[in-house]
Parts: sequence; C-alpha cells; structure tokens
Amino acid sequence: MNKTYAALMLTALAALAPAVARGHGLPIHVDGSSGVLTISGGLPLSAGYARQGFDYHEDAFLDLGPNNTQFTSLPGFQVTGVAAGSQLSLEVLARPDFTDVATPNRWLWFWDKETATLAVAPDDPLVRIASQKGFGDVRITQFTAPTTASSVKILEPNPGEIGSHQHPLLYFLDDSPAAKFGAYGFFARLTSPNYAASEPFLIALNYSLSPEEYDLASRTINSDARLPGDYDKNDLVNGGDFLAWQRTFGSTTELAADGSLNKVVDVDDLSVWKEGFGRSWPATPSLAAIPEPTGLSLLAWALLLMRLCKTGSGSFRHSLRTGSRE
Ligand SMILES: [Ca+2]
Ligand SMILES: [Ca+2]
Repeated sequence: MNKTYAALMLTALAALAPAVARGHGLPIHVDGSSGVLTISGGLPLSAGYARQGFDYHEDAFLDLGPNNTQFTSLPGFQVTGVAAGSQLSLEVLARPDFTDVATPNRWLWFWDKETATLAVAPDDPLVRIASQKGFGDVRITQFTAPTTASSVKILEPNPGEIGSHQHPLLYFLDDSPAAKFGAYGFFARLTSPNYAASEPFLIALNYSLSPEEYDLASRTINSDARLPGDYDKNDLVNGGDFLAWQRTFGSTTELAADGSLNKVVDVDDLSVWKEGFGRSWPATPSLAAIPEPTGLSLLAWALLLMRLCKTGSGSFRHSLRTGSRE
C-alpha cells in the first residue's frame, strides 16, 4: 500500500465515523460449515441473476468525503463456520445486459436516479474495491475488464474475527467529474482455496437513492443480467422455465418467475418467457440439436402444458422431467 493510498484510507475512515455511529448496515453473512460458502442476510432478489443483494440498509449511502470522493465500507461481512486463517476473496463477475445485446458484458452497472432506468453512466465512472488490510484492490468500470485482477482477498479471519461484523473493504466511487446519483452495482461471489465458491450476489452502492428507488434499482439490475424468461437460472430459456412459472403462478413470495418485476407471478411473465424462448448464454451451437418447440408451435405447446398441469397431473410433470410417457 503506498502512502497516498494509506492516507486516503485513514482520512476516509475518520470521515466515516459519523455514518458508523448511525449503524453498520446489513452485513453479508458467510457460512462455510457445509463446505460451500453460503451467503445470506441480503435483500431477496429472486427475479434475476442473483438471489440476494447488498446493502439496502438506509445507512448504506455512499458518503461525501474529503476531496469529493464518495466511499463506503458497507456492506460488511460476518463470517462463520470457516477455519481461522482461511483465505476469502471477493471475485467480481461480468454479465451481459440482456436488454441491450449491442453492449459488451457489463462489469459495473448503473441505475440512473434521474431517469429511473438502467443506463450507461456518463464519464465511465470507476469503482475501486480496496482491501483495508492491504491485500490489494479491484478497479471496475462499466464495460472493460479490470486492469487489476478481478478478485481481491478480503479476509484471513483470526479467531476473534469469526462471527463478528467486519468491514474489510472500502468502496470508492471516482467523482471526477462528479458522479451522477443512482445505484452503482456489480455482481460478485466469494471464493476460497478451502471452500466451494458462493453463489453470485449483487452489491449495489446507493448514491442518494430513497429505499424505494434502491429497491427498484437493485431488482432492475438483477433482472437485466438474466436472460428474459430464464426462471430457473440456468442461462437457457426452455420448458423448464415454463414449469417454474406454472408452479408458482399467482405467488407474491416466490418470485423467481416474475419476469415483469411487478412482484406477482402472472400472465405477463408468460409473455416474457415466450419472447425469450430458445435463447441461451453463452450461445452454443450444440443447443440446436436439442429438440424444442419453436415458432408457431410455441404458444400451443405452452397452452397444452398449462391445461395439463392445471388438471393436477403429477405424472405428466414427471414424464416431462424424465422424457417418458405414462
Ligand atoms: Ca432456464
Ligand atoms: Ca409478474
């Protein structure tokens, strides 16, 4: 760590003290007792690429610090069920913006407070994720792979750090010129040499958004990073997603199939599935060999499935999964 960097961190931490006094935000709970790094404690984001988002706590604003640099140490981490000294790293993940196929994969996502939509942030802002323990950093912009490594070591927890709320990272938003108000998000997972990697989650940095705006921003980023209609999250839109929709139709709590983002699984989500039907990511030619209904037969196939499933034909659903006829 160079002296300028260290000084900036110290200054940032000092300025952060009032925010810490208001609250610590909601940490990323990490548990390794199953052998897999399991994430919990975030905003449920079932209708999209990731299942959870951080940090939506009202105190989790990027703060205006010295030299007009926005920064936060939120979200923190609370690690349990791992051996002391285990190396844990945060790996930033690129995803396509499926609402705009012309754009390259996104590393940094921006939701604009002014227009209330996902947008390309002006001036290509830089978010720097910096280890407070001197383990390095990741610098991410919207469409370019990090020039640094894409992951940063966050912890090698000593026994006293296990189970307590830690703030091992600082998130800096470059503001030259001043960054626009909105949400600055990135997808990430946790990795370790000793444990299987976590599932992906979204970290969205809240820059002057209301809780309602932040909720919409997080859900929009998460949804746009998923193939429209891919309700079972396997980067392929096919009959399995229809069954996921049918199985939760009418639900306001199980929202993986809420493709229209209105917080209920309804007929609009069937339209989203139909429009996305047959797409995959990454596109693989071998998928063409998999027999799937296409074109005009799609709607008829869907309606047939819906009628059969509504009759409660468990054996029919079983035959769909096994490919057998009963
Ligand atoms: Ca799917
Ligand atoms: Ca819906």
